[in-house]
Amino acid sequence: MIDTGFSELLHRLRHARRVLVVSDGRPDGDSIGSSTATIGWLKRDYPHLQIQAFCREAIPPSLLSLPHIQSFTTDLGLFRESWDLIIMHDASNVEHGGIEDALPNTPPGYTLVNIDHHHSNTRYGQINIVQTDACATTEVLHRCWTQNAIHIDERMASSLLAGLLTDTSSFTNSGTTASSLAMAADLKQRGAQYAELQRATLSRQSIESLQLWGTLLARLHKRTDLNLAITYAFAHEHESLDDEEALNGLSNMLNARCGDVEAIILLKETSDGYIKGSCRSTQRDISKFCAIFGGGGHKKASGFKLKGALEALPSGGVRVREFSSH
Ligand SMILES: [Mn+2]
Repeated sequence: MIDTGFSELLHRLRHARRVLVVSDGRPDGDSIGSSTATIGWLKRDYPHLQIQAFCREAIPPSLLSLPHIQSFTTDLGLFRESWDLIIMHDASNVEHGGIEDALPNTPPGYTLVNIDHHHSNTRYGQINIVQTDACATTEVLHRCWTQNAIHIDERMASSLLAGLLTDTSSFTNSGTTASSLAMAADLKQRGAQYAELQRATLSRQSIESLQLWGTLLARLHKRTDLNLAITYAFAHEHESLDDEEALNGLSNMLNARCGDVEAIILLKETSDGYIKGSCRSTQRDISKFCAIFGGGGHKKASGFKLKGALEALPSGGVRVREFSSH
């Protein structure tokens, strides 16, 4: 099926001069990979365009080898400039993009484009290219480009593969579909750097990250009543690490390997007074559980955020103080 949103985007691109590419505010292989793939496409096929890229957070070191990564800035001043198109990637709403305060400053006349695959996407764009059956935003782009006979070159293929590897946890989680494996084969054939990306984006961990994993693994315990396993990190333990992705990697590893339970939860305290829950399951719809706490996401990978602090219990468990929904 041809995505009518993508046809509309092609139409608008013909008349555009200035394009701002925006990645989800929490940069990962999919949000950044989809953005860099788009940048590569626009630079090649629309050489007249002025292109800038924005991400609210600094790009993690593991993604710095992606093509066009040097186009990114964290400068919110970009939103005071005039744009013809602002193209969001992998953000289920404007807040996830971290631009809710900046976007109202942008001079009117721009078209907001929303390219995503989250079930919780609010269709906030004037153009929405949202395909919730895609395992990654890069799969949405791959479909749009192949259906419209847009050539995917070697560099675009590597960016697309980065998104696929991240969101399927290297083809180990339940997001791994026949179409994602077929897409991976197609990208490899087009020259995507599979082994290099795998090493750079997922496998390599610093000693400090692995030590934190060890601490959290020792805390892992089972909640029989909820049929899940839970572990936690205090703010001082993970915020001193220069590796935002370390705990995500642990969540994904536990989800792939933890037997006996249907789901896993990693609670992460932040020094500004919140607890972030990262939930994964290979077997049940964990987004319903997260919705109880005002959160959401994918059926098999969801999260929530509460105001509060963590308290370790003598029993080996953990509880949340100042428990109220955010
Ligand atoms: Mn994604």
